[in-house]
Amino acid sequence: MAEETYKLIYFDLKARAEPARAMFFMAGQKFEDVRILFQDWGKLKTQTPLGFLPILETSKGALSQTSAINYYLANKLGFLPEDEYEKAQSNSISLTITDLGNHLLEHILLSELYKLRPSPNDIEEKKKTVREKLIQTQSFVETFCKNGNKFIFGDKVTVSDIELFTLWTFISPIYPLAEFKNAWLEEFMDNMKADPKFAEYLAQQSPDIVDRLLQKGV
Ligand SMILES: N[C@@H](CCC(=O)N[C@@H](CS)C(=O)NCC(=O)O)C(=O)O
Repeated sequence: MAEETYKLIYFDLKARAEPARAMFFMAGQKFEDVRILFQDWGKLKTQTPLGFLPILETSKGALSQTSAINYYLANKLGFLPEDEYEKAQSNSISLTITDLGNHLLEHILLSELYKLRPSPNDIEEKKKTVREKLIQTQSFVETFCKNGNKFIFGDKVTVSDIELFTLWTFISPIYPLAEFKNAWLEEFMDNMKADPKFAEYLAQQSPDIVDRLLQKGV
């Protein structure tokens, strides 16, 4: 049977597509990394099933929704926990991380970090809500990680670890804004950076639009 082929379509952003890219790299699986330019998006948007990206095109068909894409790849490439109940927990973590990302984008990232919107009048209130959400999500994920384990479901990196690491890296510039720090999370992030394959993946990452925007201090 012919080997399945993969084309990941997104923007020149780590954001929602980076866990998929990390899994491809770590599994040594070839894929096409298509990065749509914002100026071309207007005409392409109408050709997508839901009007947003990422989309994963496979030889079986196209998949939309980040969590579904990540689950499919995790299953194919060996980044799911073994146990059925843990697989469901992994999905629960994935959706929670997506919710957090959306919440942060809407309430703080767009106005306070990327300056793409004016800062709202109730920004202090928003920062408080964001901080509570960060603490809630982190505590929720931490409950899955049993004492002494390096990663969420044991000593092997799974898709949940990659999703958590990726989101936290993406939002880390807001730590001073949200005054958030957590010992478990810091240790988890260090464990991820110390994993040889994940470290190899981090070393070959190149800056995206957000990295360039933040370096310029825009
Ligand atoms: N629920 C979707 C949301 C995807 C989404 O909002 N994608 C953004 C980029 S991060 C997008 O395509 N924005 C362009 C647009 O909405 O026109 C998912 O989780 O994949």
